[in-house]
Amino acid sequence: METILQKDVMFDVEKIRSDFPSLQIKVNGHPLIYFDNGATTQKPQQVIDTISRYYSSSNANVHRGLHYLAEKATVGYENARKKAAGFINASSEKEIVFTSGTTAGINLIAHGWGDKFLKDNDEIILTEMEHHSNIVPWHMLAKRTGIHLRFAEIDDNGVLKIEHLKSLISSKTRLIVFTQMSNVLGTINPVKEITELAHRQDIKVVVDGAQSVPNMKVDVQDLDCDFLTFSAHKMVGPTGIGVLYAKKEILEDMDPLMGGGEMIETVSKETATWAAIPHKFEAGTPNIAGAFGLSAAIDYLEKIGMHHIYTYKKRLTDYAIDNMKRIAGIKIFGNSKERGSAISFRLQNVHPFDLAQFLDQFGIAVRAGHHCAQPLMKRLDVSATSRASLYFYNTFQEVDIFVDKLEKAVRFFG
Ligand code: 7TS
Repeated sequence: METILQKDVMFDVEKIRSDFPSLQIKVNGHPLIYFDNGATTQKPQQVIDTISRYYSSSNANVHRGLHYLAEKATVGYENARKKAAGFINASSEKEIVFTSGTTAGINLIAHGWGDKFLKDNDEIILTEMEHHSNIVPWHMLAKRTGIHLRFAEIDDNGVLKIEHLKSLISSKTRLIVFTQMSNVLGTINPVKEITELAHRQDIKVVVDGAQSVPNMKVDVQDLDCDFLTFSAHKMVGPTGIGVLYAKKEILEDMDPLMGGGEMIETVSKETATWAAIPHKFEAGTPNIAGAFGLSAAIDYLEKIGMHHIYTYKKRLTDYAIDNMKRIAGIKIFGNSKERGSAISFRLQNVHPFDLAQFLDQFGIAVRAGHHCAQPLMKRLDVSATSRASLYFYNTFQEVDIFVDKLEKAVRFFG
């Protein structure tokens, strides 16, 4: 049993694993080793049961009924919003907009804020390590408005070059958008430092928290970022729900992206007025079951403690990297001191797709491809990498098996 002793707190990985039914399955006769957590995480029974209970005893539409079930559904939905606000330390639940995930959150910012406040020749700074979700909506905004995108470079360790980012800032810069944790390199970016830099020049900051929020304590008031987005499914919650956080005054100024039921105050034949935030951004019937599930996921993570999750994963990731480095011909991409648990690598003479299939024979799930980060692949001068991404339910023993199979792959592919 792997445990991490830290002061008086014990983190019992085996006990945690027993909460996850999918971690018990066998793949090709082997116990599943799930190392594709950057894509999505597995779900504990507590989250599965909460969603099931919602449908069996609380199902109704929210905000529109005066009956027992409608009230129950609405209270649960709004409590989930309060819980999400607490989880990232937002100053009010009004700053929490439910979306379908990180991608939807970023698109909402690009439309609701970008279309309204940006104009021809304004500039947005991104980084070379962004996920397509944090590039393409800005390309689309550029096409609509004539703004320009600038990309801050990374160094050969996969660390953002802050000096280069600073050199891109000009009187035309209106927004800096970047990931807090790279899904390919693991790099953790200095959000506070970049935010301070931006705010000195009245530039707003969008943080893509898809990889960071599931893995470390994120405090939006401390970071002082203007926007943050994340997805429930990467933090033991269900698919189809996520959060867009933005400061209250920003949300109030932003336009909604979708019109429809739930997001209005009044509608006439001629016009309509919007509901107050956050509801003006939630047109139509929302993902109510998803909100219940997200709430249960936050409970689950908070019970363990984000600090413990981060510490355990750091040890596990360091252990994995130390052992992987011993394999002849391996190249690991990203060597940031501050890093999460996405480990991208290539084995000499083995294509990442072939390796993923090879590992699957032994029940090991890794990702292979460009990881929705083609500009980063270009910077790294590869078309694809293999990626192992660990979570708090993975074990040191799983890492040993993984490294052993990588060595086997080196011999097999010769
Ligand atoms: N931003 C980052 C940094 C991500 O890693 C991802 C998903 C997204 C945004 C999009 O999140 P979604 O929930 O809206 O899809 N990343 C990955 C990945 O690394 N492999 O599959 C999905």
